[in-house]
Amino acid sequence: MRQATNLFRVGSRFAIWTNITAAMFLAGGLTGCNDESEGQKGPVETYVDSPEVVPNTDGVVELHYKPAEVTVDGRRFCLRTYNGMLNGPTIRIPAGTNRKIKVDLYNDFTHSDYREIASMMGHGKHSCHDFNVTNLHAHGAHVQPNFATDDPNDPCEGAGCAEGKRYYGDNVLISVPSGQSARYRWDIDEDETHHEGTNWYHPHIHGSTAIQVMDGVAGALIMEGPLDEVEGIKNAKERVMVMTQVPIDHENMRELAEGETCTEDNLSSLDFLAIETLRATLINGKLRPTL
Ligand SMILES: [Cu+2]
Repeated sequence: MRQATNLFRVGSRFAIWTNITAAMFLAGGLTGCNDESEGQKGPVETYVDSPEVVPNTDGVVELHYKPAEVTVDGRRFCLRTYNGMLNGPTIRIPAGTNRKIKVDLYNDFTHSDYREIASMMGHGKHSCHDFNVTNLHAHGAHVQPNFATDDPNDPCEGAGCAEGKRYYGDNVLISVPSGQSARYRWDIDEDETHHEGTNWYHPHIHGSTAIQVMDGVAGALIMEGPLDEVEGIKNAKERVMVMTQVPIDHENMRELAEGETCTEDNLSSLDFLAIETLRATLINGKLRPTL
């Protein structure tokens, strides 16, 4: 699946644009400017940096794919998220060599979701894909697309391991259904020291990527390296901006009612094709934020 990531230099960093249209519609290509948003000018919210993941005591990044209430423009929505936030947290990889990045992905949903959706472009009303099944892709990382290198010195133990006590690599063909988990290890320096860069991570599950990324299930994956030490970059103020397009104004995007709590059974996005129109662009989950 081809996906588009537009990078914008901001200070010493770049911003990431998760173009979900390109992520979902191979034939559709990029839509470019969004006319519906014309006229919506002026600041609304205050800029915030996305929080960074702090690895657990085993040095493992934990990502929980789960429903969570988020507030955008003062309105409450129930979205699919990573770790309960819009967008997902930033994974930062310090400079180094022979780096092995471990990520445990937990699918905290409890059941499948083959929901009736509002439109399928004439293809019926039910999705044949489970919107709650997920997986993980390290976009931009030069890593193995199958399993991590078989490493007898580091056998994968416990739930979520691949066959033969191996960790998963960057295998977009695996499925992590509701209630299950997967242990990933990205050996990013396996060929040579990985170049620095601003990348992103997101689900890459056939048929369900779009609705998940549409909800903001994506985050920045920052790899540091010698470039960060270049004079002029080193001391620059860094802003990591993840731009997501969550269709908060779409008629099939239901806000939470007063007093209503968010569960996997009352998610806000009723129609994944809402990605085609009325896509507000959020920066780190905020609508037209000011710095
Ligand atoms: Cu990607």
